This record gives sequence, C-alpha cells and structure tokens, in this order.
Amino acid sequence: MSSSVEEWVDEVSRTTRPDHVVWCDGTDAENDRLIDLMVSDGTLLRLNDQKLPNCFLHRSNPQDVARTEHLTFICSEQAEDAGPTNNWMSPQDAQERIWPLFKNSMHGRTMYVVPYLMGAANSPYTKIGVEVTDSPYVVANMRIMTRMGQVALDRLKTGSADWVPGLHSLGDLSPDRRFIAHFPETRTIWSVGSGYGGNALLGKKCYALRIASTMGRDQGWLAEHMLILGLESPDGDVTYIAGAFPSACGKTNLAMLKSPFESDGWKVWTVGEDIAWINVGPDGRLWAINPEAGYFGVAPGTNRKTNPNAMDAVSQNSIFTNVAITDDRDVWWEGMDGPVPQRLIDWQGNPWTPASGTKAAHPNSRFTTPATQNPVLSTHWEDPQGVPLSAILFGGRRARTVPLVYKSFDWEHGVFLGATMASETTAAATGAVGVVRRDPMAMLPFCGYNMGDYWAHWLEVGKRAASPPAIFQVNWFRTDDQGQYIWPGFGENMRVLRWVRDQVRAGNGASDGRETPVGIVPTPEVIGTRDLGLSAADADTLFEIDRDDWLREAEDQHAFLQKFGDRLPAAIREQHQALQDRLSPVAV
Ligand code: GTP
Ligand code: SPV
Ligand code: MN
Repeated sequence: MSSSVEEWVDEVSRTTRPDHVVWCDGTDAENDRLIDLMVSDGTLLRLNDQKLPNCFLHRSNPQDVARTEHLTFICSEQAEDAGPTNNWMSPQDAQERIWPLFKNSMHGRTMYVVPYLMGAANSPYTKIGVEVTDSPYVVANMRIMTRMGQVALDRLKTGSADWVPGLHSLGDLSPDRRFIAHFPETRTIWSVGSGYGGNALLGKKCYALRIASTMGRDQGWLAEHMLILGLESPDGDVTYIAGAFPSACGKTNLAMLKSPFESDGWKVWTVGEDIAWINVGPDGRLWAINPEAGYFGVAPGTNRKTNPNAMDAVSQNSIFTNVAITDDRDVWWEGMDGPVPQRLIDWQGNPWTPASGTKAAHPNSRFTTPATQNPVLSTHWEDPQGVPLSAILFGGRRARTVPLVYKSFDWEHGVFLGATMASETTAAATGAVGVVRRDPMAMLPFCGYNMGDYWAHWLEVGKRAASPPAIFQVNWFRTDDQGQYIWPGFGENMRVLRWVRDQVRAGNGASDGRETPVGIVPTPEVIGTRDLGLSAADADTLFEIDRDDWLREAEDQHAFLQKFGDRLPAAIREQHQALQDRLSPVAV
C-alpha cells in the first residue's frame, strides 16, 4: 500500500489516541465480528431473523438524526471560492477551531481505517478514499454503501497517490462541537461530532459530491446529486435519464419505480439513486456512473404499493436507522402497509401507541441496503464507462407554480432551470421543514465551490458535448386547495418518463407539447390524466403556467442570482431576462 496512507493514519492516531487501530479488509468475517460487537454493546439490535434475516436496527443520538447544514463548511483559502451559498471557514481557522476537537477523541475507542472505492473496480472514473473512524456503525454502513476493504487496498498498492483522506470521530455527539469540514484545495475531509448519514459516511456527500465537484471543475466532469435510471420501452430500447431532486424529494423512488405498464413493455431499471459522476464521452454524449454500491434510503412512505422494489431490497442484510419496531422485532414506519400497529417501540426506544401523538419512526429514518438486492438493478449499473444520458430531470417539492413537467428549449435554458430551481425543505437536514428555498441542481448543500463558477462549468460541459441530454423540470408535489397532492406519483411517474422519452426520441419539433413562456408543457391527454381519474380542474392545475405566480417566481430568482455578483455567468443572466420578457404582456 502507499506509504502515505500509513503516514496519515499514524499522524491521525498521534492526535486522536485510539486504544487500537484496525485496518478493514471488508470480509464477511470482519463484518460479523463488528456486528457481534455492536449487538453486545447495544449499538445494534438484531431484528426478527425469520422476517428480516441479517437485519439490524440502530438508534442514533436524538440530537443526531440528519445532516446539519449550518455546521458544514467549505474551507478554501479564499471565501469567494466557497461562494455565497456555502458556509466558509479558512483552513487556518479550521486548524484552530476544529482540529483540537480530535485531540484524544478516540481515547478508549478503536480506530477503524476504511479504504474504499467510489465507482466499480474496473471503471476509469473510479476514485479512492480512506476514512478513519471511531464508529463501527459507520464501518458497517460504508461496507454496504461503497466497495470497501481489500479491493481498495489493492488499488492503493499500485501506488495511486490520488486518494482522499477523511477523518471522522464521533467526538461527544454534541451539536455544539460538531463540524463537517471540507478542504477542496487539499482534497481532505474532517468530520467530528456526528455519527449520522451524510455527516459521517464520508464517501457519500462529503467526497462524492463536495470534494468530487471540485475535482470535476478542475478535470472537466460533473459530480451530481442525481439518480440514474434506464427506461425500457416496448421496442426494447433503453433510454437513460438522470434526475437531480433535493434530499427527500423522490430520487430513490423514481430510480426504483415499479411500472404500471410493465405488461405493455414499459419498465424502469436502476443504475443509481443518489449520486452521478458524469463525463463527456468521445461520442459527444454525457456518460454517467453511479459511484455508490448501496442505497441509504428514506424509510417513511416506503411500502408495497409505493415502492415494492425497495421493500424487497430491504428484506435482508440491511441496517435500519431510527425506525420503530413491533413486538416481534419487525420494522415499522409511517406510511407502511396495513393498519397502524396498536403497540410499537418508537425510534427513541420508548413504548408508542397511535394515541402518543408523535411519529413512531423519525421522519428522516433510513435503510442501508446493498444495490445488488434491488430486483430491478440495471445490468449496466457497473459498466466502466457508465451509461449515456438522453435526458436530465430537475425536480423539487413545489405546492404551486411549477407544473408536473416541462421541457427546456435548449442546454443553456436547461442549465438556467437547474440554476434557479427551488424546493420546500425536508427532514433530511435539521431545521424548518416545508420552507421554499432555491436549491440549484439540488446541490445547494453539496457544491464544494462557488455556485456561480459551477453554473459556468455546466455551460462549458454542455458546449463540449456535441449531443448533450435534453433538460426537463418535474414536480410531483403540486397540491390542491385542500393541500392534497394532485398527482398520484410513484409508479404513475412512468407517464412522465414516457413523455420525456417521446420528446428526446422525436428530437427537435417533437409533438404533444405546448410552448409556454417557461418551456414546453405536455397536454393532459398525452399524460393520461383522465385514465387516472383526475378531474379536468385538477388536470388544468397540474399543467397550468400562472403568469402572476411566474412573475413572482422570476423576481425571487433575480434576488437569488444577484448574490453571485460577477461570478454569475452572462448566459444565466440572459436566460433570466429572456424568461421575464416572455412573461411580460406584449406591449402594443
Ligand atoms: P434522499 O435520499 O434524502 O436524497 O431522498 P430521495 O430524493 O431519494 O427521496 P425518496 O425517493 O427517498 O423520497 C422521499 C420521500 O418522498 C419519501 O417519503 C417518499 O415516499 C416520498 N415520495 C417519493 N416519490 C414520491 C412521489 O412521486 N409522490 C409523492 N407524493 N411522494 C413521493
Ligand atoms: C440526503 O440528505 O440527501 C441523503 C441523506 O441522501 S444523507 O446521506 O444523510 O446526506
Ligand atoms: Mn434517496
């Protein structure tokens, strides 16, 4: 192995002072030992072995249940390189404020050295990381989420200097002493004070998005918060579609969609459900790989009807975090099939009944499950070059304003849609839920550099690609006057995917669309709202472009874009002006 990894591990141990250091090989035997250890000290609870073989429950600290964006920092030398949408701390300040929290932080604990790959072992786009952590729960999750252990050690042994160190310690789990810090210039990650998800599984948001986005900027590719799916048509062809939706806005569900039209030959295959690394191929198309090996999915709302593929996937070899359990140690969460059980143990380990008036499972409770257990896993999910994208969807939660789907006019307009998209906040991050905020490309919490430069990079990548994907905006979450979702969503989203395919196959001048000031909107007929039993009024709402709503939207977009000053690409400013012109009543 590269000696520099050993040097780094030595250096880190001199500060963190663990009792033991364990280099992880990723074998079953090692995992079994870790699981036994965690079961015996109460970190994990073994679930019903008949119903959920080799599955475990973990209850995290109640103060540590989601990503903490206000404690997440980009530590570039210059504040402008982090940009107006990131929290910034200078590397010097990080050294003074954060590094001391690692002093003796692993005293009395074991330090695990977790070498891992982001990407399949045989892909030219695969990257190496090494996470050092004092949490065996993190090790067990990293083993599912990445290609971990010997396979990565082997790659390091070939002398690859290009690996990203990630230092993680649980610290005392207090949010007062919690930091998730990224050093884009030295490609290093420090995380202390949290054991949860994206704060602690450093291969995921920290590396594969924040650090990788800066690598992509420097090397000419894109690291995106996107699902990747293959849409099979009755003709047997497969159209690859990526989708950037903010956290808890439907990526996993769309990627694992169970088609209501399967008997007609329409089917979805999953390539990835959270992250895509995208390169310009020699053929001028954009090619995407999924750098992950597992799914860290939202549990609430998942059931046999909404996502049967996920229910099958999590039925074995999975870790559940902060869900409720039944008397016989089966899992339960809000939105599960069947009647609500009369008695449960809630996510904090307390007795619960329907009269408790609280959620039994935490709204951000999750499952960790290997991709290989997904019954609709694409046979191309590990293709070394990735899959060629024909379309990119930007989506979010919008109760009003944004129609079910519309198509951008071209790449620049599509990048503008991504740059100005907004969504209501969810439980995936701490803080208020349901507040509309601008979340460009669903990367607001994940872009490792100035978002203005990031848009410029997107525009540049599109210029280099002779056949870039068509870009669409989607919104499954429009509500009626009673606040109910109008669109049934889940499997029925297939209707939108079919239209998207029609649009990209037909090329320019595709039919079945209506040109509006914001983009090309399908007719209710082609989506089939009547077959779904939607009223004409609801169908109108789903596809309506309300001029007043959109003028307000454009105003809010303007205020947001202003923040970027001279880092705002001219093309984005021009696209915004063009939208305002199209929305303005024609002067006579
Ligand atoms: P992260 O893993 O946090 O990035 O979230 P995600 O984008 O993968 O979202 P996910 O698919 O897990 O869905 C989040 C929540 O939205 C779950 O409770 C789902 O049941 C719900 N959801 C997903 N798709 C739809 C949909 O089409 N309609 C409605 N109404 N809800 C949906
Ligand atoms: C997200 O918040 O987008 C997630 C969960 O996928 S976490 O891994 O915690 O970031
Ligand atoms: Mn997800």
